[in-house]
Amino acid sequence: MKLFYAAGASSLAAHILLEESGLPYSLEKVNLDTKTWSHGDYVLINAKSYVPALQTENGTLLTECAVILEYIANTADTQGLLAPYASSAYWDQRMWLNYIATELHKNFISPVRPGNWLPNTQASQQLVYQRVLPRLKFVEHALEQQNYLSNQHFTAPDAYLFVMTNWFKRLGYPFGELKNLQAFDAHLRERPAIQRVLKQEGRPHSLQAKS
Ligand SMILES: N[C@@H](CCC(=O)N[C@@H](CS)C(=O)NCC(=O)O)C(=O)O
Repeated sequence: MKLFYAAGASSLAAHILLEESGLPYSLEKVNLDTKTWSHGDYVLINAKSYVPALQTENGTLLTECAVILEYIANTADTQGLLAPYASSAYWDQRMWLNYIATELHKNFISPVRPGNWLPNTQASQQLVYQRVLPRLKFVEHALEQQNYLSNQHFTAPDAYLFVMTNWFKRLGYPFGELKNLQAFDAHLRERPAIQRVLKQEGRPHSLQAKS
């Protein structure tokens, strides 16, 4: 499998899950400013022009972070990264993947910046904060009795949620009353796979982007 990624972007979730899964994979870095990768025009690979994209073993290109996470988890089905299809735990995890994709991920994106980028002005940061805070409060409540989103062990939605807490921190938002989310973020940073991935990706692309 080949993951097209940009440092610190939502592709980080797929990178983490690949690393946690023990599956063999390779990485292709995408320059989101120029929409290029080591072999030229990235739009020829992914017409949506964003990351993540995952090329599977048989050459199929998957896009949409939640779908890619489900694919990785299913391919590594012995690792317990997603509950068996149609079990109640599966539906619970599927709801989390969708919730993070639509209620959190998209609301972290600046409405006043071209492309799918995090906010970079004080006004847009404030707007994004107002949008994500109530949604994060819902997650905060869910983490009251447990360290992870589903059951008591790490599953695919946790990798995605970690990207959200990572962005929350990067944007300098105060965790304040979101104590469980703060603990979740700290706890996940202790995972060796996550440490390896953060080290490998390095400085987030959005901190390098200009507009
Ligand atoms: N709907 C997509 C959104 C992916 C997305 O927003 N990717 C961002 C990085 S977090 C991106 O590549 N933005 C660059 C751009 O659109 O120009 C998904 O769920 O995977």
